[in-house]
Amino acid sequence: MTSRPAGRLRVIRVPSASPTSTLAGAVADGLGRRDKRLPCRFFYDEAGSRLFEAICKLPEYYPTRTEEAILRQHASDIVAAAGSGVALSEFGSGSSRKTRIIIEALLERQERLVYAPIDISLEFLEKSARGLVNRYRRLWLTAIGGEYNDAIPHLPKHAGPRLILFLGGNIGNLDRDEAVGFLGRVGRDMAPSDRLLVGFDLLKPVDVIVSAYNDAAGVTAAFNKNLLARINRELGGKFDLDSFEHHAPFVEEFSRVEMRLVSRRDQIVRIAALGRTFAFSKGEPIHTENCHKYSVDGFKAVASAAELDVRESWTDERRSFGLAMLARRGRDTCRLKRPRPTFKATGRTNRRTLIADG
Ligand code: AVJ
Repeated sequence: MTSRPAGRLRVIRVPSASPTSTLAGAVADGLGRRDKRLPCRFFYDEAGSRLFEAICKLPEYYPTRTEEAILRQHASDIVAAAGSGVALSEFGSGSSRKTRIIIEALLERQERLVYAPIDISLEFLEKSARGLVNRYRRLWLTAIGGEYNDAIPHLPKHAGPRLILFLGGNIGNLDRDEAVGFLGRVGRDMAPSDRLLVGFDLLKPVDVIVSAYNDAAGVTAAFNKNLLARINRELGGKFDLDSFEHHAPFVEEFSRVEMRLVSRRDQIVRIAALGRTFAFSKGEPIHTENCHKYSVDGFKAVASAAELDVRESWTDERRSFGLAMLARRGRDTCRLKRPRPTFKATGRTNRRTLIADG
């Protein structure tokens, strides 16, 4: 009774209509501006995905292991809250390492599971997906390579409830309006019984946040600079990586870490595939990523603006990271039934309210 893994794995790529969806388009647009910027989704080629995996293991980088601990502690509650006969999808699945906790909890409750991981890095996605089908014989996979927004209409339909994951604090890459827009679009694709589990990094003392993005080993710096290395590799760029410096300050005003690459000198860089040069003055930044940190109320407000209800939420003992189970706001549940404040801390004794209703 061997089931060929290939029989349980489908890989699709969803095309993007936007001209800035290609690296060349995004670089031409982003470096051509007065305030230079590059979209963070281009971090994740194969080298970048590997560097990100290394970031997740850094002592300073707390979000991954904190979220993983919360998932482990509450896996059975989390999957129970999603209903029975569930199909799983995930935006920004990466290695799907944390997802295994959810997959295993679901496979304890149901005979088979259909999982649709969505990731921008198709090569990395395929590799992780292959690993998963080999590991779990009752798992069927549709791996979707593409951008979040393009992938929404391709989320597999399902007769029963769907559990959609958006973990890792990936929502932090979106500013408030983008987060409301994205969650709203996912919500409008959801049936009333579908659930969206979102992980978000919580505000905490600035030094803790700043260390997580300025690690001593320099892995985050290498991850940031991989953008330039990638432009060199793929577009014949002539960036000298030593002429740029990794900066990742916490910007209070926006409650976010801003990742930047700052030019160490006046320089002109040619990018062959674009047939163009770009001038950088000493101290000039390229803005490469935003990583928003949420307050509990701030997250709740974003969910609410996206017309989603927080059904349950979980955090760790130090309230470092939050997980919220969202449902499409139902007309019937709106005023009549007020859900109990549902918050469980991963502590032994304390049950705290992360998101109190009211
Ligand atoms: C993948 C967006 C959650 O913001 O913490 C890590 C990316 N950037 N270190 C984050 C990241 C620099 C990460 N997310």
